[in-house]
Amino acid sequence: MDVKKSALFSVALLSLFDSQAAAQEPARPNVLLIYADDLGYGDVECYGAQGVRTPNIDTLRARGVRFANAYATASTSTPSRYSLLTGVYAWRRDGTDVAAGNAAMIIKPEIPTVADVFKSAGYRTAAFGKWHLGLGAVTGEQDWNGRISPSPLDLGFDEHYIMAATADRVPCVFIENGLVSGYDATAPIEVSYKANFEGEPTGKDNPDLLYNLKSSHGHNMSIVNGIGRIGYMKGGGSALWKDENIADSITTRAVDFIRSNADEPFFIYFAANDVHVPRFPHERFRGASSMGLRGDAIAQFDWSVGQLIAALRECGILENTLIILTSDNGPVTDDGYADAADELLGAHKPAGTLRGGKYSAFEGGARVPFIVSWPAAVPCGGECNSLVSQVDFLPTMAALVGVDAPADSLIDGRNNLATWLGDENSSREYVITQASNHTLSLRTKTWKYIEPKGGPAMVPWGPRIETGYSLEPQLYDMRVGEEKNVADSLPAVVDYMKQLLQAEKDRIFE
Ligand code: NG6
Ligand code: CA
Repeated sequence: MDVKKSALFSVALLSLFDSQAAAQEPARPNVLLIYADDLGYGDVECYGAQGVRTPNIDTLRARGVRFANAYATASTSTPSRYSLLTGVYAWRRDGTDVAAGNAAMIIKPEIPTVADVFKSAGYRTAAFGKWHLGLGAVTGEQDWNGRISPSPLDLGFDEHYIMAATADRVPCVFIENGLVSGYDATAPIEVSYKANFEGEPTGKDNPDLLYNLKSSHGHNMSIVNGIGRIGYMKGGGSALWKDENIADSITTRAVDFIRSNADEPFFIYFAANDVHVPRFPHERFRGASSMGLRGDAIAQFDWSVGQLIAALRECGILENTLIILTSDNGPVTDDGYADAADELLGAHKPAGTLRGGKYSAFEGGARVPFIVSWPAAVPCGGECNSLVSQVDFLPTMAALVGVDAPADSLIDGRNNLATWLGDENSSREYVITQASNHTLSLRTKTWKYIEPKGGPAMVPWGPRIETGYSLEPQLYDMRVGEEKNVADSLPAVVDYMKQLLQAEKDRIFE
């Protein structure tokens, strides 16, 4: 072989080697986590939704894997988000329940987060949308008119454009990199969760000012944009959000981020406000579903997903972006506003065939849609029945980008990359979920055990949801569902599940 030929041969060999390596181990992908709020197991078409179309989410599913047994770690927001970002079950940590809008930052800067992991691997990182994990060092003492610190900037996120808590909690302004976005110096912001500010109207005293949405329970403190909120605020002026523009604002920010970072690997935590209350989607989504505002908010969420996919495609990076779409907890219809979500459901079942919903220990509380799309490595149109928990997000992403997971994140989190990429033959052995009163449940492939703990059978403050709380141990055969408690006839299984859960609770960490 002459020199030229031999050089060509080596090039061919090299490129063959390269393409084989590429087939086994695709280039470091961008990661886009799309985290919906209160989106139930039955709320999107590829999970059986009726009455609302979700073509963009279905596109993701067609380009990826749909998981049937994936779980948030809790049936409310703050604890689920805490676990997702840190790898630690929130019930191990005090102060991780549904946070007020003026709560101090719950994840302390020294705790490693998934954003730190991506950053250490050289990724650009950003958080958009609902935060709900507190901001600042001391509850109630943030300076909303100056720099708010610590913030996600101290948790590994290079950038953020977030809502401090939920859309139904004050302050109703976006925080952009530690400052109120579009700050209006003519209207200084004050926030209190204790008392109203002199002369400010409230939903309770001035219901006539609730011109956009009336409350059905609670949500009767400060009024912003004709909608009653939880907590009191004053000021904000032109920085106050309009609920109908929230999806547009956060989607636009995320799309801009994709465009300006298309040349380097990035991680986006896209935490949608939809479909949390107050549901007040933009006019262009009104009537998109047959279910009124809640269904229209699902359509709006699907639109956001479509915009993100389109931006990735336009930048030529869709194929090498790992997209995970899931939800922070299960669904609720009436969660405090008179938006007719119950009345207009028709044949739609927000939790699908699951029992219970948001807040609940039953499956509807924490089993959520979970779609993973990455055509370079995941079978298109796949289906996976393995058990998946969001608590594994951090170690799983660490494995993906080739860095060691910090010890703290391995308290509960595990590297389950194979499963997350759709491998039916690997699975978590069990997952633990937390109801809103801290009742814990343990689910294995076959069984679900709900620990005995007192509490009302129905959520007591308004939403019509079964809690699943009982002083008796509950055991369900998950091949059938949660209709029949079989604990009495299978004491050995109950014992086994109880011990497994107890061992988890008793674990001691250095
Ligand atoms: C409840 C709110 C509910 C919702 C929930 C948190 C009332 C009456 N209800 O206290 O509307 O905000 O907290 O939801 O105030 S979560 O999805 O963020 O966990
Ligand atoms: Ca939620």
